[in-house]
Amino acid sequence: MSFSCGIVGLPNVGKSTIFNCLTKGSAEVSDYPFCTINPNAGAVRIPDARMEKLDALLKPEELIPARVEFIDIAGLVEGASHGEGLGNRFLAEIRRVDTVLHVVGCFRGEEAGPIEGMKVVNVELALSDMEAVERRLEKAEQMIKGSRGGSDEAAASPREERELLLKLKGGLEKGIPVRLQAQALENFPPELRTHFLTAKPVIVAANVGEKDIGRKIDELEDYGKAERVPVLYISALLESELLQLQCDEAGEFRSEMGLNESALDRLVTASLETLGLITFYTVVKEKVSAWTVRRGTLAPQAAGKIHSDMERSFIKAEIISFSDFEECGSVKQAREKGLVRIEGKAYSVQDGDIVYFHFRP
Ligand SMILES: Nc1nc2c(ncn2[C@@H]2O[C@H](COP(=O)(O)OP(=O)(O)OP(=O)(O)O)[C@@H](O)[C@H]2O)c(=O)[nH]1
Ligand SMILES: [Mg+2]
Repeated sequence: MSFSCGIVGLPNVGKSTIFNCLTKGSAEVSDYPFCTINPNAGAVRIPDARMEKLDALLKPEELIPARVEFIDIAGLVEGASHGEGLGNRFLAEIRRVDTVLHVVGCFRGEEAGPIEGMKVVNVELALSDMEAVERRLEKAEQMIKGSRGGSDEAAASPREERELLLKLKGGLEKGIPVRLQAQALENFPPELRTHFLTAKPVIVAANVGEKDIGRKIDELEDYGKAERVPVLYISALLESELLQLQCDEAGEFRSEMGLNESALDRLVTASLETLGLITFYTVVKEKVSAWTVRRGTLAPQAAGKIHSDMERSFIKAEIISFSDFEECGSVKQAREKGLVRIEGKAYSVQDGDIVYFHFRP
């Protein structure tokens, strides 16, 4: 799986409806709160225009796109961090996802301001993180005490952790999510990004009424700027209706509405961007595959995404940029034109690269 996305928000805002649009799924949708109790999960292929071009050019026997998993989580209410509603279960589900889609209901026209609703959710996530910070602080304190009399070096790490945790706690108390603090902190350990709920990249999805498609909501735009998160406008009901139509009919309808991309397309683009992921491709025998890695990943680690042995015994990579490949139409042509580069261990894989790894068998 390339990445997972947890759908969160207050009860009854249309999370399951959006989940169904994204996964063409059939999660239960209903007008009473807490309709969803157990999370719904569904994996879908990442829409990728380059993959379609590779398919048309190479006509491979097998095409293996990158995939994203969506998890539709129970609605959250005030007090969730202390077990209200489906509190703790809900929070555990969020801990395991890579990115959060925060759904705000704007389609009834009677909702309290969208920001108020988002704050309820954000406060619960922050409270849960504060408890997690406290627990880690206790551990760090114990380690510092335990190493008393030992070398200073051994104590350096828990001391550093304590300092970092105290900063995070102070920030959370002021309402600053770990995500924004981590951006400002140098050497923020990557494992803490997955540990804290407010450390995860967020995308806001405003679930708007059909009539409001194409209209932005000022409050949400301001929120997006302040929190540095993308804001997408989705009409879950309209998207569900479009799913019922034939492909070309839906396409026509979309362009009439000025909705050139589906909710899935828009969400995937925003997620890849916020997660800093790029896509590279492999063409091996009759199989074309897409892989996602963090921007800046070096060739051996990219090979490791395919198989850990390939990372260990990496020798070199042959690279063709996507635009060169598109022009040539085949690996053979690209080779003849001298457009295949040989790169070593220090090469950082670029978005769209077509890569052939050499490794010791
Ligand atoms: N008019 C309109 N109704 C919608 C839209 N999205 C969802 N609904 C309705 O709102 C109700 C709640 O939708 P759900 O998708 O079940 O909401 P949820 O957030 O998953 O709710 P819980 O699981 O209970 O937290 C359902 O009756 C939906 O049909 C929309 O875009 N427009
Ligand atoms: Mg639901």
